[in-house]
Amino acid sequence: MDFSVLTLFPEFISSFFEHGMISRGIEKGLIRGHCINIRDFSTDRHNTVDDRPYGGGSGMIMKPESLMAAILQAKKNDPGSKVVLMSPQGTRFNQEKAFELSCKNEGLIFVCGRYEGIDERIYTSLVDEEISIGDYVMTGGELASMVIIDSVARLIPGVLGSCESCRSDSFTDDRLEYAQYTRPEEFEGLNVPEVLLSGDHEKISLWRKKSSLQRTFLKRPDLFKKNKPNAEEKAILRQWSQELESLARE
Ligand code: 4G3
Repeated sequence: MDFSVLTLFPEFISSFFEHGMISRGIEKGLIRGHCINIRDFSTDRHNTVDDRPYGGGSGMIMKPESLMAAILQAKKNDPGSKVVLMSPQGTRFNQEKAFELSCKNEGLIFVCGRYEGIDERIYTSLVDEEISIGDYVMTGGELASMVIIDSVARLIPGVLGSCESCRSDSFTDDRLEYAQYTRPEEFEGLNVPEVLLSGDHEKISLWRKKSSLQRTFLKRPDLFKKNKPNAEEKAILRQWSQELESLARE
């Protein structure tokens, strides 16, 4: 999958492509990362990329000409790619959207605005989708595009070690991930739950389902509204409720 980022700060993005699992995925040939400097497409001798807003007001607006030229270049490089504009006004990004972007696209072209925004006429014909990573404003779309690339790239088969680890991810099926432990067996007076040392895979699987439900109930009860507990989950919740009741009676 191809990820292209149109930005005024290409080094900010290229350093991201050069680290961790993303760089490993690039080495394996599973993903490609490209940075396009929007300033390279300005045509005046001062390399201007922004201008004052018509109608007055504070701040600067990204000029449409260089932005359009950069988008057209990126589309020419990757004809199958979808153009995504990062903006606080976009539809909200989540894990479901990450899955969708990772399996439905040959590539993604991210347009990162700076200043107070971009000229409205860019949205009309050149942008396929406007996405926001949350209800807050940043000085540019770069961090938002990296958030999306990171969460989409790790879902591409082979980018992470195994696919097992993303199937149990938090938010997949609207549940949080179960509690995890590694060595040592005792740490600061706290022990690893006995069942995880037992080697009984059926019991371990059940314990993990319970842990996942408990954490979801305590930290993100809203997730049950979207995806109601199924019969097996209800049985586990009832069992937990009985455990709590007998503890309260002691
Ligand atoms: C305004 C994205 C600001 C318009 C971008 C770009 C937050 C997000 C910007 C525009 C951003 C977000 C740049 N801030 N919540 N700032 O995803 O097109």
